[in-house]
Amino acid sequence: MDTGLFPRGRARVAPGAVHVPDWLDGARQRELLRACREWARPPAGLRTVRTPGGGVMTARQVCLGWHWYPYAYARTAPDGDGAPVKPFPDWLGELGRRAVSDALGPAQAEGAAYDIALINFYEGDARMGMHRDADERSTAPVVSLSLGDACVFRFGNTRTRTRPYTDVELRSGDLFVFGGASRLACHGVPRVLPGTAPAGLGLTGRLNVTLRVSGFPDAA
Ligand SMILES: O=C(O)CCC(=O)C(=O)O
Repeated sequence: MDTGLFPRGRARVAPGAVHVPDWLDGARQRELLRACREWARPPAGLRTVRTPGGGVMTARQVCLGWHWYPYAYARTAPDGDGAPVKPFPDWLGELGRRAVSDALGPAQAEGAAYDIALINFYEGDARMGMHRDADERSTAPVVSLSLGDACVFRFGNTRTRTRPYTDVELRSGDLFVFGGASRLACHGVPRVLPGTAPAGLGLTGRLNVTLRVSGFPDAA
């Protein structure tokens, strides 16, 4: 429920990038959270991601469909326990297409066969640096769903990791979609706002589910 002075309306943040507040109602948030808890279990469960340069991502991650590791995809978790990645469920693909259709219009959702989910879990002072989602071979829009604590989501430009960018507060249940001219825009999460999750959700911290189309030749 929005208790602010002004209601939060949907906003076009950049060409092809749209924020839709409160897209998931409380029941759907709880359902998605339940699924995330299952996906986070081993095998191929929640893990810490290390970059080739020796960095450690503070948000922990679990993948569905294809396992992302810096900077490629695999069908197993080579940087985790080596187990096969969990399957990407049909209902999640349907949710992704509905999200794109609501945010950008039905034509953008046509034929978008979502087959990758990256689920990021932020607790403590976890954050995510500015980056591009550039390891896929498809131009289909990226779908982002937020659960739990609110965060500052920084949405930038396709040229640099720095300004110009727009900071958007993403709260539990919010949808953010970026495609078209913004598909390869840099984005990140400079800050999570602790203690802001809806009381009834039962989550400490923040979860983000991002859905992508791989465009890989052997995608089923
Ligand atoms: O947590 C978020 O809202 C952003 C996640 C993200 O940028 C990513 O998975 O590439």
